[in-house]
Amino acid sequence: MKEAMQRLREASIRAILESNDTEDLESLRVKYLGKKGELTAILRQMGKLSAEERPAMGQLANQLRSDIEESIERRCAELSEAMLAMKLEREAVDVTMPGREPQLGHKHPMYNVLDQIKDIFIGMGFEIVDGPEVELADYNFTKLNIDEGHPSREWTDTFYFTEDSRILLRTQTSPMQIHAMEAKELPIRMIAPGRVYRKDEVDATHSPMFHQIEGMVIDKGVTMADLKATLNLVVEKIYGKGTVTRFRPHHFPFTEPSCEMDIQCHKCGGKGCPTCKGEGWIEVLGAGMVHPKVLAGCGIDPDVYSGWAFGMGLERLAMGEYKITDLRLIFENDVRFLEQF
Ligand code: 2NL
Repeated sequence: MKEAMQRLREASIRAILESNDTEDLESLRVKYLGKKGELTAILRQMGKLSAEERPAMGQLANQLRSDIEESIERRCAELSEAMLAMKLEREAVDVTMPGREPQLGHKHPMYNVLDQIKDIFIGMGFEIVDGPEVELADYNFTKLNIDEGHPSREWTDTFYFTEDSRILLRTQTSPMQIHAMEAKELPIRMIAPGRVYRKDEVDATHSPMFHQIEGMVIDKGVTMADLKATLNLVVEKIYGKGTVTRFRPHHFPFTEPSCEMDIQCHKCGGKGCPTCKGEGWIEVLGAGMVHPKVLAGCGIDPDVYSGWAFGMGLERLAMGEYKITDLRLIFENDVRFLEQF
């Protein structure tokens, strides 16, 4: 019996030391110490021993049980430690490795120009107003004194949503000023930048979607002198101090009188060159005094209040500023183009 226990001791200790995971260890525990295990089988033989032999054998058996248990515990601790070390090794993150550089985009050239203009007007106390691109014909045309027969109302020129020509994609940002005059308290100093839509075929100078910025001031005693002084200041901020301007008479249905503003070509100083197409002047925007009918239509008494307004296309400004020769480049979003700004 003593020999059997010695064999069990050697075999079990070896098996425990050779085991490679905690599940193996658990089956070894069952194999050696379980109810149907090898030690139990040996202990069953105790009955055959004499009363004198029994206590010593019992003590040996208990010692063997606790030794096997202890080896299992120790191996189990070793294995979990090794597994933890392996896991740590495998999942380690080397924080000193160079990271993957994120691909950053950047501001579109159109928005450089827009933000520059916004800053100029914010500096003069103007409010920036945003609004819907889907509009009522009332706000896009009628309230702007654009009569029923006007060519810009044609289905060939404007995107309509409804057969009755009542709902459309705005063709200019002016509806925003109408909304402002109807809703805001006076005085008003605002600019409305945004997308506008016209049924134009795409080419180097046309796109069915483009950007405009319009501005308006309504107060008591506002005159054409305020219009000229303010726009001269804006143009000096965009094109540099001392930029020469001229105001030519023009016609818009929503302003009276109306004008267009040119700047003297900054390239040739007015002599005529490719930049100004030999003209010496570059057209920048349209403007005028808000038509009394437009004011009255928005519930503003034209005998008490007056105002000036302007509108300009942003693409043309960006193309001039960045020497872009084809409008399509602005909307294609080819990174090789955009990266240049
Ligand atoms: C241009 C000319 C202009 C306005 C827009 C305006 C708006 C209201 C009342 C009066 Cl609600 N005027 N806007 C005035 C004059 C010219 O735009 O060439 N735009 C690209």
